[in-house]
Amino acid sequence: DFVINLLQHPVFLSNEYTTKFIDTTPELFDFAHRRDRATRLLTYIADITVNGHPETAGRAQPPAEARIPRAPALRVETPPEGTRQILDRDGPKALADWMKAQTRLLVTDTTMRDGHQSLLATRMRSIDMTRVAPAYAANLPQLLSVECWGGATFDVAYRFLQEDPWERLRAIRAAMPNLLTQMLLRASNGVGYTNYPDNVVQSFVAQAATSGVDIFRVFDSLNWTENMRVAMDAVIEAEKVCEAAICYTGDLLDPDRAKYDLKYYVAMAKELEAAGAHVLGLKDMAGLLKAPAARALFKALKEEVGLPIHFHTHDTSGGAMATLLAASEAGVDAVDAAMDALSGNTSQPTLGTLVEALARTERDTGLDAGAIREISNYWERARAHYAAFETGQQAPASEVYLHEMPGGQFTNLKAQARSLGLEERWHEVAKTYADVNMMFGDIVKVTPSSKVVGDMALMMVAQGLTRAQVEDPATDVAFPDSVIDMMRGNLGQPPGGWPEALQKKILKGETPMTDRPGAHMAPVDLAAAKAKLAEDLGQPVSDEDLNGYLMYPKVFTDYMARHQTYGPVRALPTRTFFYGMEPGEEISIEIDPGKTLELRLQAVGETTEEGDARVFFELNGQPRTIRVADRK
Ligand code: BTN
Ligand code: 3PY
Ligand code: ZN
Repeated sequence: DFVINLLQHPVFLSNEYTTKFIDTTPELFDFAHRRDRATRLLTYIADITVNGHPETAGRAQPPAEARIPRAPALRVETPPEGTRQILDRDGPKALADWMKAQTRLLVTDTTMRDGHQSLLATRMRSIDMTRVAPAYAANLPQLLSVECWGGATFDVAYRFLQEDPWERLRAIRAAMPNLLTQMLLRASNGVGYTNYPDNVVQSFVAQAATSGVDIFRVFDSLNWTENMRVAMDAVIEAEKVCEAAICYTGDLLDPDRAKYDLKYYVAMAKELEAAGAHVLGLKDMAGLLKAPAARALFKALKEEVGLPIHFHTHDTSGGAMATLLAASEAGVDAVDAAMDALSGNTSQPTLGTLVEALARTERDTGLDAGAIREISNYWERARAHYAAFETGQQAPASEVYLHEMPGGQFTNLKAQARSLGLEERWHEVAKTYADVNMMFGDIVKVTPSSKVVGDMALMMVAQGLTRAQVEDPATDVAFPDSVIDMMRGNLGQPPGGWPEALQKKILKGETPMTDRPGAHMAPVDLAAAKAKLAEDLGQPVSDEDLNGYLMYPKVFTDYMARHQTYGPVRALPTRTFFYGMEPGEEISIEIDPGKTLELRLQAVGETTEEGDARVFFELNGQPRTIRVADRK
């Protein structure tokens, strides 16, 4: 019963169930409005020191000796010109032509987006990225791009890291003036889990372009081109690079999975080309494309489409390097890889290894293997501070070809299974996930469709339901809301449509929609929404804030409330953010460029009868005492 109640609880269904925030005690914020930033930060540090951080409680800790990582030395004073200058000077079409004209294999570094999204639950903080960004610009100017934004990083920044994702984007952009920045955009689902009104998607894209995104990788979670056009057109309008991506699923060489055959991919590629894409993305989010299939697929795509092709995969199976090399031989123009220390398993294949493999061949990437090693060493030290978010995944596994879970979902679903007491039954969850996919008609599984399949699979395992029972019209099944929503047509249409009998059972006679969900949504009055938000918050709001709010209203306003209380916690060292300080410890906090607080924790006092702990600091040489509620 408990499990079933939890599964039907709206918080669980909205995927926010891991959130165990101070949201439950909003009165905590009321007292703090007018305090200065230093006091707010001391309040945060005092609170975390006394009470711990809710996200790291009970999790593995970083080694005591782990230090703040130092970025590698810059090999040149001014970053040499790179791909960014081609785009800025000559526009996206010229950049695409340039990509096609290169003999070398072009490389995108995904460490700052998919790398940590797939290995560390997306918890990498901006400070750890911006510190190393100048080394990318100076030492790896041959990179095609750096994927550093979008996907799950957007809401996780507000929700768990107490950071403004737009500020991260601007900081990275400024630190890498010669490299293209890249984001992952879920087309009409924006950076969320559901369809947004067209003008919200348009506004978001325009803002992202203004704040610093150069390449937009746009995909639809059901590969429905129709639902990609609004986002694609907005990117084209902004004169940024529109990389429209096909999601790869199934097994190209398996005649039993003929729905996703060569003809299917070529046809979709042509649709995207006709829709105005500058670059064709092939997004293998689960890492299912095997080397022989890659050879056939990229050969056909290169023959049939005129666009440069950019390949993204995950190394969940351990086979991704073979696939990259096959893709390279078949003439793919660009590929994604992650810095060694954040590569492998559910993340991207290993950047340094790729570079070494192609060195002194026709497709030599031109990247400096030594510079990669130095930057990877930085990431290795940075990663040590995120021990709490390691998933414990020990080895690659061919089981991915059974379940087909995206790299970004795999560890997440595993954690959900654990929280439902199903950890020991993980392989059953994996098998059920595969059954659900077939029951839904063999669909593309990627955010948000992958979440729907995961919800259904967990529900079936928890309740002991088989596929036959779910499909049997005589067996009563309480479907998760996300499943009902998808069958209504709210995520769009899969190739061949939804299985009719099951859809009928789920919708209980309701008529599903078969056209674009966005066509049914009224535009948001952006000016009015902005005015209302400013009034609710009691302060002016920027267009970035407005666009964050439109994606995630509650996540955004909760973030703003905590910001009132705790100030710019993004400036804290990662260990301090997650664990507070030890008595005697000293840290520096750069709250503005050039404005640094020197802070020492002197001692933590006894907790008073009223339940307050007093925490004694020295701030820039002056004693400061902060009282916080001891909630332990
Ligand atoms: C608490 O009240 O639970 C602890 C106070 C500190 C909470 C901080 S605010 C930023 C970060 N995100 C969270 O959800 N909790 C911490
Ligand atoms: C995302 O949408 O966040 C993804 O990484 C999909 O692969
Ligand atoms: Zn990915």
